Amino acid sequence: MADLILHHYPSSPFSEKVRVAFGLKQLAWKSVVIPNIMPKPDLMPLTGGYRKTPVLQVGADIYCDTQLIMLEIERRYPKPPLLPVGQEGEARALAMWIDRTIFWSAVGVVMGAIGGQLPEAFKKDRSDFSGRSFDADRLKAMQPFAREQTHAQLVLAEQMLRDGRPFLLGAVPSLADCALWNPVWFLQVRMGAGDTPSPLDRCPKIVEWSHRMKAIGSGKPAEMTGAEALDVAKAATPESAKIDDKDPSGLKAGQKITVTPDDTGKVPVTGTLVGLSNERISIIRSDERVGDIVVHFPRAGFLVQPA
Ligand SMILES: N[C@@H](CCC(=O)N[C@@H](CS)C(=O)NCC(=O)O)C(=O)O
Repeated sequence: MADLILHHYPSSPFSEKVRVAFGLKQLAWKSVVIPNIMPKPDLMPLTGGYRKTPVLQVGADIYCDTQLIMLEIERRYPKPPLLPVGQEGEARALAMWIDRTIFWSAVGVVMGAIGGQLPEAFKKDRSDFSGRSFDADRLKAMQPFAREQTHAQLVLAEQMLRDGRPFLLGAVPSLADCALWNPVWFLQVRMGAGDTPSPLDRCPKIVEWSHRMKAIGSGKPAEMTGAEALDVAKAATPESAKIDDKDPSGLKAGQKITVTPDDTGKVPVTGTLVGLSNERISIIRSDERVGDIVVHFPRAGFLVQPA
């Protein structure tokens, strides 16, 4: 089977969500470390403009957004499952809530604490990325509010663990745990054991759970360079994708479209529609460095428009 190649950087919390899934499934994978700000010259030929972290590559197929990356890992390596039988919807809904709500509150907490120490290039990049000026003084002033908001959300997960279950959906870890690990890990590694209060201070069950999550590890990574990953893509042929003709969007195979995230890093990717389901939308594009490449996105959270 073709290698799983993760384009990521060590301090990226959304990447940690995927790395812990590799740990759960004890998978071997290739690790390509990308810059944490633009430009990302070895990533753009693969994604066609999508700039967020992480990105999963398998040959000439590129999977954007952890929502889809996790489903793709599950499809290729179903055991042990990230989506427990009968609880697939619960696991995905919890992950969506955590990714879209808790994560951003936790960013407010961390950036309020360390924003002033970050390089100007990072602040400028994140202003472009989010469409809002990165103002370290404002973030610092708002930090107590962000902390309360994060706690008010985390407490719901804390409540789930109060009956003594080891993981959010029961006896074994699932996608929901990988998703919660993202902001919890971020708070733990970036806030450290310093003097600044953390929203986790009042969540003892989550802290206990975090020790179990940490023990899962990250599977078996092996380093790969960006150039090697581009060579892999060039030598491979994209897998065939399927179009659901009854999709209510009315989108048709062969149509030229753009796909754009609806929240941050809103860079449109242009290509020809080759795959469509409830879950994903796939476009083929050609790049002079890598040849034909198929880029896959989740449906939720992405805007699709005629090119
Ligand atoms: N919805 C995306 C969010 C990914 C995201 O926001 N990642 C952060 C890093 S953890 C990012 O892309 N930051 C800007 C960058 O790395 O250039 C996903 O689930 O993958």
